[in-house]
Amino acid sequence: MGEFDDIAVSRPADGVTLIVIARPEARNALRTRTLAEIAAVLTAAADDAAARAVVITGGVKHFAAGADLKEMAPLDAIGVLTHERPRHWRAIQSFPKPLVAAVCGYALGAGCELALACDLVVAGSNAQFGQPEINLGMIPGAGGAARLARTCGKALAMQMVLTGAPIDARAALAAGIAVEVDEPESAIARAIEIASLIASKPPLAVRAAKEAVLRALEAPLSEAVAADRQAFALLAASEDRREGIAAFLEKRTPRFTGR
Ligand code: DAK
Repeated sequence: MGEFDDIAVSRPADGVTLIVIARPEARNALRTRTLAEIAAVLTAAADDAAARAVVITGGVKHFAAGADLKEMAPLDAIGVLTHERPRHWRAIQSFPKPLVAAVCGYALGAGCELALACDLVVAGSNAQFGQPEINLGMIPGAGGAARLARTCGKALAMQMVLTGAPIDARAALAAGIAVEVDEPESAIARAIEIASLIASKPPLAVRAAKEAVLRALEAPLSEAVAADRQAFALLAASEDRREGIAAFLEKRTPRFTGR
């Protein structure tokens, strides 16, 4: 699946793309190249009908220890403002298919923001989620404060961005950041299992379902509900809806085509 320096990409299950961040010597710090490679895989997967869900992980020891501080250090305000990183973040944040994170070890700074940008997070019991930018005279630069506030509310978001102290996997589960906690050795397999289940669902409905949940975080409730209704009606035109209902009534397994 192409040649990459900072990530490994594979297809561990039907319809599932697996991205493994592989810079252990830098605790998987997200240098620009790493982000660019992740964005490139997601951009390609968005247009690939065979890619139905993506899992991203850093392996069992570290998810990602933030932006690469060696790379960030020399940047001045104009350098930050004109940097290519926000473009790669946009590709990640606007990926239209389900993105599942398996987070083991440190997910700090941009690493935590990457996990928060995913649709589902399976945490290894050794996971640590944190926004330590405050210790460096910064604030989260890729939406971490906003996403934390919306995901787990003001109190915990304030604690995390003001103190920089990380929370563990159990706290992340309680806060709604993680959907479940597993042993580190099984977290990635579990994320693949969830992605695989999603990949077996009708793709148009999956896409609409993801949009519906994300819309709820952005739009006023009445607008979000109205837009859901439109999407619901639109799906009535899909072959997969007909197939799904027919298969249920005929007591057989549906064969979804993505149409
Ligand atoms: N960057 C570069 N190198 C890192 C790194 C990082 N974030 N984190 C670790 N490393 C490197 C260390 O420098 C060390 O390299 P060598 O000295 O061996 O060459 C190696 O990884 C091992 O690190 P440690 O010896 O520290 O390993 P430990 O296991 O003891 O500790 C740790 C692991 C993750 C707790 C610790 O390394 C750590 O605290 N790392 C820094 C965490 C951090 O502060 N991260 C936040 C970075 S700020 C932007 C959007 C977003 C951002 C920026 C811009 N735009 C849209 C423009 C985001 C900013 C951030 O994420």
